[in-house]
Amino acid sequence: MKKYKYIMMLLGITALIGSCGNQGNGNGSSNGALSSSAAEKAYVAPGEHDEFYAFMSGGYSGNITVYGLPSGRMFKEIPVFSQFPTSGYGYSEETKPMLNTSYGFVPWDDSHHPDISQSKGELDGRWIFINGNNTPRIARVSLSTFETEEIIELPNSAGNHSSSFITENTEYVVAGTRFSVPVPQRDMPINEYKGNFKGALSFISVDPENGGLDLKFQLLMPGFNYDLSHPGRGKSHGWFFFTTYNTEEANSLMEVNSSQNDKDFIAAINWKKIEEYVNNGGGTTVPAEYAHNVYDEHTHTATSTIKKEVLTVDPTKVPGAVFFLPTPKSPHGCDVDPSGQYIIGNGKLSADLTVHSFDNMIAAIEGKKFDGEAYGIPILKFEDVLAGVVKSGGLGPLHTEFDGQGNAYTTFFISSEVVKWKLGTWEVLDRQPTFYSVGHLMIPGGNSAKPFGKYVVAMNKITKDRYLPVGPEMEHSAQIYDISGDKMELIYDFPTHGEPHYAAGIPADLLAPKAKKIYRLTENEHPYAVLNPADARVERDGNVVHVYMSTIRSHFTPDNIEGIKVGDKVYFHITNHEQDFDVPHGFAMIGQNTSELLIMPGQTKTSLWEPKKPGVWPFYCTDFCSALHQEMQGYVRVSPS
Ligand code: CUK
Ligand code: CUA
Repeated sequence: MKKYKYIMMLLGITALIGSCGNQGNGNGSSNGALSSSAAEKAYVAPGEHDEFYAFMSGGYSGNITVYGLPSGRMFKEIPVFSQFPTSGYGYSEETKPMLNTSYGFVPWDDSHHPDISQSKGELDGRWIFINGNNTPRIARVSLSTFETEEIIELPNSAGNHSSSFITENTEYVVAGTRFSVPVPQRDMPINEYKGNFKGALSFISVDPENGGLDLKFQLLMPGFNYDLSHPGRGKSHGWFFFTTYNTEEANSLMEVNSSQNDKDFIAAINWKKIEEYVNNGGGTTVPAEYAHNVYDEHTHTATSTIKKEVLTVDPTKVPGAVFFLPTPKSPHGCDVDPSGQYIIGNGKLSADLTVHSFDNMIAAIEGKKFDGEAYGIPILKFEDVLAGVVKSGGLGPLHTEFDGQGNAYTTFFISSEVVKWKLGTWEVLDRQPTFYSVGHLMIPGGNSAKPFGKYVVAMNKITKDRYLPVGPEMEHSAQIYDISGDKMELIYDFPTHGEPHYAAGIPADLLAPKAKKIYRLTENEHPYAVLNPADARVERDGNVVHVYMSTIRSHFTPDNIEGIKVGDKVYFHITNHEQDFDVPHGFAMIGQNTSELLIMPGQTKTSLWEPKKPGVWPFYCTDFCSALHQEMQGYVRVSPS
């Protein structure tokens, strides 16, 4: 019961901070108002480009938003797990299969953690991965086209939260499971959870050539909650670390139940060992349904396949592959420093940060210094693996990033601040308030072997008074701090979209030159493409009508279509013949219950229209594309069936 009171106290403190604003800050103002010299650091003049890209997860918007740093300007929203009427993603016939799952069409998710592909532990800027939390999925987005190219569903997972973090050469994108569930899923009493539910950790291999995803194996762990994870790097490459909570295996997580244990675990997983075991024929293939959806840049079309089985691994069958590191107070974030030596577990009900040492962990494993086991998995002694404790003076630590200069930065949700501290000495060097109640933070490359420690972005959960009020619901707020000096300096804040949890940043130099500008019409392999306007036509097959349409400033061909009947299924396949950067055309049909299409130069996109009423119905281009944009229109004549 004491524990329960403690939690209520923490919640009380949250409320206090939320309602009263923040304690003072280094800028001599109670609300973080800036001096003009600080503001200049975030200023990017018109026509100038930002130094960094920041890819922010969209949380319950299901997508990724792209911002510039330090300006905080938003460049794009990349649709991933959610239908997006702006471009027709998830509405066009070509992209609908991207949102297929074993549950059918699921046009939404909750995306938390983007991670950029790496080579030798450094950002290589080829792809960005992100998790779908709710209907467990992992997506791969191209950082050349900025389009979602692949989505793989994860069977046996539930609440795909500790994802999508990648190993140092992008060998795997790894996904956890917040909920343990019956594996395989079956009808059983919920209160028989303990000992019967499992946590499936997924290792999805990434094809080094084209990024292709393959669910290589799932490790079936004890029925805890697997919250966050990070790969080892450098000396700890080959390992993966997951925070856990609810090691009590309570089926109801009222705090009294799930926080009885003073310490939960960080699970240390030697994935190289398990990979070897699997490559030698180890593991058990079990039935499991999951979708694998792939978008092809040349056909501009996605296909969805339902897979039927998955390889599972029982950790007790691979000796020396999995260990538990006791970690206090329901740890949330699980972060590994750039050298791979320190593993930081932030007990979210604590003030102190626990730092484990990889070397100590290996020594304890080699010395077989175990402190019992859980379901056959050895538990190491806390004192044996501990490297140090950061006496932060804050409350509610969540996540840590690194600047590559030997410093770490940790967010504190309850005390609403970012604390800078030194790796190795564990001393606190600086602290700055956030507005308000920060979740994750991001330094470009800050979870790689080579961070670019110039800025840190704090992503806050509560916005309150930061912007003009827009009713009860405010967008979340992010804050940029310059961290190039000894002290962090707040230089800008800006609203974000959805609920960014984590973000991934990368220097513009690494990405901008590779960004694709145009799809070549000559490379268009869409089966319904019209490569020559002379081939534009209407074809009927029973009650299915295919309109092969081409478009270029400022007309559609054909633009007068007759012979359509109520009850027909009319597919408009529209090929954009422009070959200039950034000249899309749109297509919208009256009464269409999907969305408009946005067709980029060289692309073909398809919209299905099912006419309901006889008449002569207009369509038009939705994107202001030329002085004669308002002339881009046409009619479809619909006769009774
Ligand atoms: S979680 Cu959101 S603040 Cu999903 Cu990474 Cu910690
Ligand atoms: Cu094409 Cu407006």
